Amino acid sequence: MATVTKEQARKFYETMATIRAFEESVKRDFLAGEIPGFVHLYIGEEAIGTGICAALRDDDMIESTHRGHGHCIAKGADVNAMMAEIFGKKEGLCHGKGGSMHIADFKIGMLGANGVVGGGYNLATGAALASKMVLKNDRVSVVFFGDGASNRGTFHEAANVAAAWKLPVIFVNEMNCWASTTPYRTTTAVENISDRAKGYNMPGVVVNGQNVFEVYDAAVEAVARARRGEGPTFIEAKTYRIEGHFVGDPEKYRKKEETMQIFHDTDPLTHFLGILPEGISFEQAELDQIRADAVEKIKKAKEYAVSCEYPDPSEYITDVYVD
Ligand SMILES: Cc1ncc(C[n+]2csc(CCOP(=O)(O)OP(=O)(O)O)c2C)c(N)n1
Repeated sequence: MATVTKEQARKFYETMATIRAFEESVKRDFLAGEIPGFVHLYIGEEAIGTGICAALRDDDMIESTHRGHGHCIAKGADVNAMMAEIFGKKEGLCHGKGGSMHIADFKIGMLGANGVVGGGYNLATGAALASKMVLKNDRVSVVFFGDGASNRGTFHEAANVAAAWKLPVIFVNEMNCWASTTPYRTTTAVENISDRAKGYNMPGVVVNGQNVFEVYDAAVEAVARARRGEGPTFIEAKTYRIEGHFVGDPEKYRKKEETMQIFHDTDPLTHFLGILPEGISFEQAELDQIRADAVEKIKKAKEYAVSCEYPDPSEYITDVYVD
């Protein structure tokens, strides 16, 4: 077990609370018609991005998904610039041209969210290849992906190369039981998606994705293995998609009461006190204050985003192609 200090535990909670507040704010504003495009929320899955990114250094890299706000926050993105990006403003991380699904921030190793399901494996594996063969440093790269994405051929190509060449990449499967309207059992024969790791001779571990300490532990081990030059690890984090596939999804394919019961039973924020490692304790009031501070911080981020300008139309192609 990785040792966690009280300060680290507080930081875990703070990150999860920030992600939750961010997502709740985005949901409200999207439904009010203030945000352009399309948004997918990470509510209920916060412990995964938080636990994984906590085990990374600032110069390590992540490849995210269409459900990527939580990964970006956990990797250390500035929430004001993130919110401005989602509002399509020029002060945004990608000057308003990436939006929710193509947000990136290279200075913190956030290589990008990705609207292409299963589009991240080869980018993360390529980044790991560059670390090992070109830059010759010990930077690790992580790719997050869903259960639906795990069925794309791109996974198998990347996993094979990563394992054969012992590349420092970590495959993090967010097994939230749904791929859009499709329950994973109807498309996936294996009991655990991480069982597929055996086929590539890499370790495959299952963790409770609602427990940030368990996720962190698995990540610490995977990162150490990658830095030692021993190659990739597959971490499957069991979770549940609490929100609709996208904001505005009428969710006709499942029962809201069942989802709310699962959220009640597994919410990584409300169950935090019950999973603390031995020797660490918090008062509920301390946690409540962290949540309130996170809400305040995100309220300011939204105000900032609203106050920013849209990019000038003449800039529409700047940064879109490499010069
Ligand atoms: C290559 C490709 N195929 C299909 C889609 C449409 N699509 C967007 S999200 C999604 C479901 C993804 O499910 P999963 O990978 O389990 O991630 P989750 O949404 O559950 O986080 C689909 C099919 C897409 N964006 N890209």
